[in-house]
Amino acid sequence: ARAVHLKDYAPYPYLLDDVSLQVRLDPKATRVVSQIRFSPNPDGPAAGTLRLDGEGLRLIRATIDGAPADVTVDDHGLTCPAPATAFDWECEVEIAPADNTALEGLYMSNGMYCTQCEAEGFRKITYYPDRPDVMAPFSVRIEADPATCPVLLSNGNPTVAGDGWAEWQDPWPKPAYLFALVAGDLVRHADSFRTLSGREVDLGIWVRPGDEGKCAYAMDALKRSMAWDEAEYGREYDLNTFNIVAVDDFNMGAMENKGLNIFNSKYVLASPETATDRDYEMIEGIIAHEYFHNWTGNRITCRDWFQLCLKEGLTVFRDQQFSGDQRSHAVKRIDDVLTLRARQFREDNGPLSHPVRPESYIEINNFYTATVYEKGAEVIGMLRRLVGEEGYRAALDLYFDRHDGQACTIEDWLRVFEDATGRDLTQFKRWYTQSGTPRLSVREDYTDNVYRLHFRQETPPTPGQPEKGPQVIPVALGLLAPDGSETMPTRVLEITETEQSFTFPGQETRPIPSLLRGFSAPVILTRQSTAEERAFLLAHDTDPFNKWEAGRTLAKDVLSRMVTDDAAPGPDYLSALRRVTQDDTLDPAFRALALALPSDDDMAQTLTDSGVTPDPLAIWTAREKLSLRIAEELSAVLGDLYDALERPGPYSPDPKAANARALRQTALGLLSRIDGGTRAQKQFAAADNMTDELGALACLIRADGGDEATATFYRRWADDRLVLDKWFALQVGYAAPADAADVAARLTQHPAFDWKNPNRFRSVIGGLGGNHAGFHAAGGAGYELVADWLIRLDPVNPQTAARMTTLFETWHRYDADRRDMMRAALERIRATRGLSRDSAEMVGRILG
Ligand code: DPP
Ligand code: ZN
Repeated sequence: ARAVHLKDYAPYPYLLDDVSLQVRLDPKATRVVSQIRFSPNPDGPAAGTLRLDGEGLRLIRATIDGAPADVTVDDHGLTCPAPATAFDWECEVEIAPADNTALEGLYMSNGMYCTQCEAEGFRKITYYPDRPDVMAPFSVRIEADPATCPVLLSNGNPTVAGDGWAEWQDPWPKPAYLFALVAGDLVRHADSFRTLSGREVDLGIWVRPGDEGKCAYAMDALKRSMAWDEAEYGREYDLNTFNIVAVDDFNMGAMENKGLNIFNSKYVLASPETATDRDYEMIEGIIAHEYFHNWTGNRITCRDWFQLCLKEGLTVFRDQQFSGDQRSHAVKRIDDVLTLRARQFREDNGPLSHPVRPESYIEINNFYTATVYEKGAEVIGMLRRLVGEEGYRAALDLYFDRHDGQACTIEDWLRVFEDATGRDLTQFKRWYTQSGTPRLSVREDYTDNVYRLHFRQETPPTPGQPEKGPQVIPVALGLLAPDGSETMPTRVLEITETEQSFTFPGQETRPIPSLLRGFSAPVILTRQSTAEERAFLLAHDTDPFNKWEAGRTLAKDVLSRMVTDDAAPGPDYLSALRRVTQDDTLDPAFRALALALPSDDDMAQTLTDSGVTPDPLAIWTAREKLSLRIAEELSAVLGDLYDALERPGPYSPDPKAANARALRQTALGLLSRIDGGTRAQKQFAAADNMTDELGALACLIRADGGDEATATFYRRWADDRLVLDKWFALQVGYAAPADAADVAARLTQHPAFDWKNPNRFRSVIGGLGGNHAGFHAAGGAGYELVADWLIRLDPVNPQTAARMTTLFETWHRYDADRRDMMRAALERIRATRGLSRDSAEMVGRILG
């Protein structure tokens, strides 16, 4: 397969004035008729040849201005001579949605028809210039058997409908990746929203009969998102109708199709009995994310797929702002940084490292990555910090004004900031073009009341990029006095050079710096520091992120020394932890985060960074020991908290109640290591909500496998797909290292292991990959099992299989035995006959 390069971009030779689709649905023989008005693109290359993308289509007929077109069909589309003036194209194809297991294009899920077109799925529905810079208004007519498909949905506004057919019109020109169609037996949870300018919008969440009682929270989140985008960005919704459909079989989280978002049901359906606090939070964030795409993605879209971060980085940044406003900014920031480090730093430290705006790809589906999304969002956060809140707002206003209706680039994006604020962003652009996580080290000195910070930045080589230039790094800094008071509130230092110093005169005593407040740049900061100083910051820092970070760094130091020197945890850490746990002025969710230890994977990377080859079992053992030690040391405090945080009355997903449960659950996790599981048993038996039930089950599984509770839970929830996903994932995730591969193998034999469902597959196989010590257990059974299943899934669903090859992306960290076994597993995947382009690209890049 050939790579596509950013530098080869050329506009399409034609404009599409109008697109009309007629879709006659049938599981094995759906007919799609497309009528497209083409006219020459004055800004494109010479017209005269029509090239349309198309895959897996049976061409029935094609005409130009009513006369048969002279088409040549190949594996990727068709070519035919066409007028250099305006013309009408009409074509009919046949497809078989029931055979579409890849879940890309038009497919079926539990008897319902649905689509997923981003990035390049529309070419599996009809012949079309399937590229984001080709935008057109669509009208769609759907026909289907009214007995099985009474509900027929597409983008835009409904126009006319009858028995077995419906028509939709989307007035806003859009690229084909935003096309959507749904047909099935669905029920609607209805509501409405009045926009800023007073228009009424009909809102609908469409689900399978029986699920209608699980839509209220998603609807509420949608209305809050709509109001927030008006208030914060001045963005109003622009159609009469906004629909969301929940689908059980879905490769991703959700999709922002214009006026018809399609969601993985996991991110829509919630009831107190079936969804955890974490699920509610994810639903809120993803509903917001997809809704926000209406402006950042749909009204202004991407010129080509290299610009993916233009819509994704910005929309993630927006959904993070929204969630912070709805909940707690401090806790949200810590969560986001945890995710960034767990996924993006991991990616950036290995063979899959790539820039936020990549320069080439073989399969674009492989670039929906943590780097494009999460680092893309961080880059926008830095921009906002550099130009200030007002500059950011001015730049965004200009962006929407200038580019509405266009397909844009990162250059366009940066230019609005330059024009709105007068700032030169030439060097800043490196954040988009250079891959790798910058290392920022800092030294300091203090003489004659003058305090100095000396920074040095360096970005290690990454695939295809042996050398990097210095980047613009905003470092938010505060200074504290030894008595714990803040002597300098936060200010932002702008580092632009490889080495750069900053001077702070007039310091009566040597200050303690609080560096990189709020995690103001996605870098790895190193600074020599003592445990006393970290404990000091954990106690006194006014910046909540850095307060947490101080505890985090302490925990990592303690764990590292336990792994490498078998050292016992020191008193600084334990007493600092006790103070935070007891501090009722702190948000319970913050305290829960402070008590949570770094993950095994995080520790493996931390050790690797300090030149130690990580031993997964040793890391796991140290973490278990430290957890036990914390439980023993804080048992009284935790026991009191556990009792005090019990809230009488019915469950509510509101943030305050959820934050209290987060701390209560953390306390339970520690206490059940010393109380023989009595609290967890009791909580499991009494739980009236999934947060408490699942939290208790996790403790029971970790303690001794929890066979009885696991069986009870299964009997209770055997009919609920989303809850069963949790049941599968928990058993694998909490299995002891030596058992994890066996547990996963056994669960793949379970009658409910529907491996073609991506959520279920990810629960078990992804769950094993997420159990660090289990996946990497000596002998390599974990590697073998994952490779077996990826080989099996690849021909059925290449996109999901390829995504999960990233479980192997860290092979370079480990000892020679493990490296050899992981490489052998990858080679075995690579050698599979007929391996998809998706997986072939991933495995090739991982192997290097
Ligand atoms: N564009 C989707 C999202 O990130 C993923 N395909 O919302
Ligand atoms: Zn998105």
